[in-house]
Amino acid sequence: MEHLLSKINNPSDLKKLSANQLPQLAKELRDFIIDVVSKKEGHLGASLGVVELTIALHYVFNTPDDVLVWDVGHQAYGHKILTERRAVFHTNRALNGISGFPKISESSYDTFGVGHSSTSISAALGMALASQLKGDFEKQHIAIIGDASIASGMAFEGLNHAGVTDANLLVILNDNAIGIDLSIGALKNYLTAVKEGKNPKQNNIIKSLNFDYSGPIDGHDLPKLISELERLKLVKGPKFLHVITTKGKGLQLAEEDQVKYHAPGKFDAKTGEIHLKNEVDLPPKFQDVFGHTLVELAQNNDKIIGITPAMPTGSSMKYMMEAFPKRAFDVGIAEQHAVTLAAGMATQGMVVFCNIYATFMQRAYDQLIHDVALQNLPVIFCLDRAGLVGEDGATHHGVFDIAFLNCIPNVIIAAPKDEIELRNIMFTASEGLNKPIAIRYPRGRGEIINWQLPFEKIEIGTIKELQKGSKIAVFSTGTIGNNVTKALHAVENVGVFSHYHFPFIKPLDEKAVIELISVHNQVITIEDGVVKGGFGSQINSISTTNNLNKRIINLGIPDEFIEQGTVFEQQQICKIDVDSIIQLLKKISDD
Ligand SMILES: Cc1ncc(C[n+]2csc(CCOP(=O)(O)OP(=O)(O)O)c2C)c(N)n1
Repeated sequence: MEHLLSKINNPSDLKKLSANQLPQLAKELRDFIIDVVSKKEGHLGASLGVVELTIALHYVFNTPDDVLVWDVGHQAYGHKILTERRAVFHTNRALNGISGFPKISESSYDTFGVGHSSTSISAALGMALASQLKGDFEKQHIAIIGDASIASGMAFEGLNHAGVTDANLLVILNDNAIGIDLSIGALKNYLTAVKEGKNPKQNNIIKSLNFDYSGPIDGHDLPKLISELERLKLVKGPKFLHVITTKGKGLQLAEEDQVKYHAPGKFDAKTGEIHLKNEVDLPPKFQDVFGHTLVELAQNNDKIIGITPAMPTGSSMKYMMEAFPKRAFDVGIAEQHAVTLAAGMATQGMVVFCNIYATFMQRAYDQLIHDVALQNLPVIFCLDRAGLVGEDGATHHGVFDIAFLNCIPNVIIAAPKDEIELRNIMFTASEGLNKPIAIRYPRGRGEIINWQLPFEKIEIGTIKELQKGSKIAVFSTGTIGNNVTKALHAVENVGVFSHYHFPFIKPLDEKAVIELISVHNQVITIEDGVVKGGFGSQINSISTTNNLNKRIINLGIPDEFIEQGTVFEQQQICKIDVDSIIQLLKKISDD
């Protein structure tokens, strides 16, 4: 049989196919995604689920003049492949390759940059209103959003606004009843009822928001999708199409274990079997140190609560959910709600561990300031995936948190260097600090195998001397300090260098910092966060305010967005990898 996908570079090639060739194309596209992702890794299940929808959208609409806005964007692999990126798809998520998410600078078909969820309706509505103002009534504006993402506050805000406009907006709900973990909430229950035909049409929540609602339809049925999209093209004003799909469609194991196959790592393209990594004798992932430690603490304190906004597996909050189902809450993709919910619980004396990836904490900034810090509520935030995160790239780095937390009164900022310190800071916080605390730790594994030691309290604001020298002091915070330790092992002149680890970025013991700066000739600060406004900048400010007049070099993330690659490559770009630190130490000790 003639291979179709290899002849399609863009949607105009796709439009040359007859409708009855499209199921074959869907199979080829699915096989292509499976083949590449099985070797190169990446998000799998979500893209497999929207293969037919992707083909139908590009077949019916006149992209890129008509705009498709994919929510989150991890499901847009098929879209990328059909829009001039098939040949480079093997570079997905790699350094200098294509991004794992739609990105305006990458292609005119990527109409809006995504990565964080629930933005598509607002963005597409903005485009639709702009078209109207420009007098363009032909252009179609389409947001494709999942059932987990549509339950987020921002998506509701977009729907609420769209419903009082006559904007030419089509919202497509890709309903597969799963986010990364199972979708939760009353809206999900409602959508399931609609799917099962249990909900009377006159009570339709979307219709009551003034949308022209249609569906639910089978999102794997190409003829149905195409005829419905053709019809909707002619309907004026805000429209909503409810599409039912299966995450992982076409790869049996991925359909059966949708959580694991969200991003399965390398696997056998034919059978779907995941290539098992040898994980025996490896140090734990930080997320698991968090998850298991929380359960241990909760066993001895029935006031302890866990909250996660839609990341029970990724954050390992699932252990708390299994052990104490009544005291652990997955609130869906709702970071703002998670933070204020935690604040509410804290007012009632609960000890709340609210686990949010550092990058997603950005969503809840006002809640953090207004609901938590201003009232000095002792919520314990655990910021997972802090620092550079690798292949997810610029949308997902947790590099802004130190800077955006530094300026908020009352908040303690902690950055443990290893698993044991993370445990002990969690323990210390659970004992009561009378203030909010944010504990940041990175993606991936630590370096200590025997980490489950008895808890020890750690003094807030303490500074740890790891090495004492006479001339140059390195101040590090968090796990990036391990790069410093390795670099210091590799340089000679051992007596020259001091190394101080700051488990706390805030509060800083100013007296101690002044003393340390004063007894050295030079200071290097290093953090895996942005230099501007970060840890180093606080050290600079102490130095200048006190006229210490010492040279300080600040290492960290420069004032630019760091694109996808491995964490190691990203550290090299920022010059915070072990070798770059060695080069710097050698250079300044020779000066
Ligand atoms: C603000 C924000 N919080 C959390 C995430 C992490 N996240 C990525 S995908 C996803 C689930 C999305 O599920 P859904 O909207 O149903 O889309 P589908 O995967 O089914 O396409 C989550 C929680 C995110 N990208 N953005």
